[in-house]
Amino acid sequence: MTDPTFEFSRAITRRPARTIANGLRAEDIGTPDLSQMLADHAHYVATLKETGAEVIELPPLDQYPDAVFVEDTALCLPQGAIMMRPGAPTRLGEVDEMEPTIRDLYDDVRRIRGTGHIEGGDILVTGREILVGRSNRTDAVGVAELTDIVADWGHTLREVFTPPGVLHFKTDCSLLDGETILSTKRLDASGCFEGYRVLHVAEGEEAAANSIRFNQLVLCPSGFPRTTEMLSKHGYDVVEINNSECAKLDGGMSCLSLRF
Ligand code: CIR
Repeated sequence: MTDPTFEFSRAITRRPARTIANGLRAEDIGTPDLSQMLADHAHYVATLKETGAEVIELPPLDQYPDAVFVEDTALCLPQGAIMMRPGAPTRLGEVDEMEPTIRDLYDDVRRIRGTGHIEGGDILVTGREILVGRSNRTDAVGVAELTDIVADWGHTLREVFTPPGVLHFKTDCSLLDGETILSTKRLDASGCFEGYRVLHVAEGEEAAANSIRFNQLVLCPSGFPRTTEMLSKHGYDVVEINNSECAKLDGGMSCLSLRF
């Protein structure tokens, strides 16, 4: 039997657009270099494929510089998919661009239709529940609507909180298997992972928390040697991907794909 929390047969990605320099960022730490980002993105896609999964590669969208961060547009569950409603106004249109692809793949597609907002980066699906971090992008109304939708499919949703100043809940954590979470100490300190096995990223390597378990591999941003060594010691097969350019736009490993 497959474990839907980390065993995936498909992923969706979208190539970075030439307008990428206009992407949102909390702080300006430099302009992302498109050719480097394209090379990193190609490595990311190749790594997903190396696990045996099919990767649906969508074309760039020049009118939506942040559209490469496809994770924020949908939540893909075994029973169906839900189109999100991003809290960033410039990203709302990305959902309509993604919907036809999702409809081709799922029979049951729902949509956050109310006044609330929710972005996929704030959602962590574990083996026992769906954790959603309220953030500057995800509000109580959006969480309430998602709670009702996933309840129809037998899922329990628990609302938690993304630390202040952190873009998304999953900026600070990722799932290594149904019961094991890789987290920053600051997020774990909130108590949201009680009952789970939690591995902490090394002090000063907080950006390594946005990694993904994808089939047999853990994709980590490169440059965080103490965290990758710790993961290897725990038996995880780690692949490092350069993330320097996406990091300038507050993006990381999870944002770059929808996995199901
Ligand atoms: C944004 O601010 O929306 C993008 N520049 C980065 C989105 C990253 N997405 C994610 O963590 N799921």
